[in-house]
Amino acid sequence: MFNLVLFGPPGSGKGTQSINITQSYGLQHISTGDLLRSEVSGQTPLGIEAKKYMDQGLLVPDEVVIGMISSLIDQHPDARGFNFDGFPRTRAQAEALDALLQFKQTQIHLVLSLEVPQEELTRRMLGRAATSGRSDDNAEVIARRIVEYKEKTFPVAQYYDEQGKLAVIKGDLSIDDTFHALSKEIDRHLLPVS
Ligand code: B4P
Repeated sequence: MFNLVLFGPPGSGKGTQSINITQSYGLQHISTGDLLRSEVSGQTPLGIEAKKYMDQGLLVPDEVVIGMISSLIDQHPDARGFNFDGFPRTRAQAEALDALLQFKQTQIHLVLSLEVPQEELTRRMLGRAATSGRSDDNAEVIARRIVEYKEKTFPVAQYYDEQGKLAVIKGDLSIDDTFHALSKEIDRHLLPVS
């Protein structure tokens, strides 16, 4: 099994790159952002609760997200591995993920952190806002998301760095060049575990 976390600030391209990574490496894609948006559009109780946070550019509470991930991992007992996209976003989520994977006698093997300058993040998210129908469609919410990232999510990189699992990748290249850089790093790590 090979378990990968795609990490980075909002708008860094985690969802974009996950499409290629998931196809190329046969991993099961788990995007908490996609899951939450689907709960919101289905107007489920979880979605109604999550929307209050997402509309403000805030992270959804840990217990909500961890519960979702736990049941999704259980739904894919035969997966070759998981590509976690946008999760974990807090240290509590990272610790919960480690515990869930340990229970299944596996672990996170690699964390790829996409590094993109803040002006480029804002430019991309404002660009996406025009067509996405997402709640992060204005400068105020986008700025709030970046603050939330710096305060709560960025420390998760250190958590994985201390475990020797973190690789930082330049995310402001073209989509193809970024994928090439990510693949090189994945290939380097896949060989020893396959
Ligand atoms: P997410 O859905 O995870 O989305 P994201 O961080 O905004 O974007 P991503 O990095 O995937 O960027 P994308 O590929 O779209 O989160 C949404 C919300 O859900 C959060 O605010 C939070 O409220 C909630 N949430 C999710 N997970 C949570 C968790 N674990 N805990 C708590 N709350 C959680 O790319 C952005 C744009 O850039 C696109 O338009 C794309 O086309 C463009 N782009 C991508 N790569 C490019 C490149 N190389 N060059 C030029 N443009 C590029």
